Amino acid sequence: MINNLKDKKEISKKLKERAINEGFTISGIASIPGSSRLKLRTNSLDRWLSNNYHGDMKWMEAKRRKNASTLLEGAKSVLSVGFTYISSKNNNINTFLKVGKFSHGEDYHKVIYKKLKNIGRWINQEIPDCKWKICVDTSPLLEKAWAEESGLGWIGKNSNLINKKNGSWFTLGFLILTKDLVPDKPHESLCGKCDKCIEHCPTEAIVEPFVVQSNLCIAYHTIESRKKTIPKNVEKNLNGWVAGCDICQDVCPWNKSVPYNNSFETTPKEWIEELNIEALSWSDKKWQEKLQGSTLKRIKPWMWRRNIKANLKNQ
Ligand code: B12
Repeated sequence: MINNLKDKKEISKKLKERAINEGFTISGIASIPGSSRLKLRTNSLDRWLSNNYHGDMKWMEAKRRKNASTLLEGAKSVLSVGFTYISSKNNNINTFLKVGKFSHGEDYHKVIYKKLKNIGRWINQEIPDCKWKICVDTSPLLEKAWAEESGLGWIGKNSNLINKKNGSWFTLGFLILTKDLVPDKPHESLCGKCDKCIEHCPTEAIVEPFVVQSNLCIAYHTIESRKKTIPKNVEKNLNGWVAGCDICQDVCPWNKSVPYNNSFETTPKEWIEELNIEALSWSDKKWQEKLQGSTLKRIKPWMWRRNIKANLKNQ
């Protein structure tokens, strides 16, 4: 029994170290089904959906999002990882048309997937019968709640996951495992009395601390919404944002001085650094070429034109 616990501790530690060696900034473990905190977060999801804060993102209603064990038969643990996307080169970007920093480099879905796959293969050398499944963004998993549960940080008032040392400039990835591991402890919230993100959001999309109403959020209208136009109250506040929005993170004190990740994966693509209104004349084919290997593929060429034009209206 003691030996078992010792083994469990050792493999849990090695797994988290393996994740850092693979290029992740932070790693942690949670046990499925999670603590009472996870129940609270799942209830928040229900409230969010019943208020229609998901707008047209109907896929957010998938019941499986409330139960991580439906993602892999026999799932017992979750390895959560954070991949820092901010690089020192982000600061050189000085264009009128602004793109969310999470998407300046290589498509984070692919970057994280590849690294997690290497970790999964490594696990099978250690524990041959351990099954695993990778989740990055698109799986019905309440990612920030699981990252919080794994001790990666706390859910901030801007609703992003924040880590004390690394701020919130990281995307999340998960490896669901059939092996019982030693869970980490959730981090206390350190937002305190700070309301900067709420005060600076130009469209007042953070309707209460921790809660974002998507149809008021610039990121939603520029990335997710397939509507032909952007509503006036959002359009007049775009201020150059054409793909996502970083305002609620730019003003966050925890993001002031965080370590950069200057790997090739985070190097901003040249066309993003130089994006300007000439892009309005790009053909669909040219957009498809530019968007190769980028998470910004989600924004179709007609949406880029919609977003750029919407910015020009308020010039
Ligand atoms: C839908 C979605 C969006 C939507 C809705 C945003 C939202 N806040 O839900 C839109 C399109 C607007 C969006 C925008 C962005 N997104 Co997004 N998005 C998602 C997605 C697919 C689901 C998020 C979700 O579950 N929303 C549902 C609601 C209920 O969840 P929530 O807001 O997180 O609510 C939680 C809190 O309110 C909390 N809560 C409630 N009450 C209380 C009370 C207390 C005291 C506390 C502590 C917490 C708390 O519990 C809730 C449940 O977990 C995730 C990937 C995934 N599969 O999870 C990525 C994800 C959240 N997005 C991500 C990113 C990078 C962004 C952007 C920064 C991109 C950009 N630059 O434009 C913006 C940020 C905007 C913002 N402030 O949220 C990252 C966030 C990484 C991080 N460090 O947190 C994720 C995790 C993707 C990834 N794999 O990395 N996104």
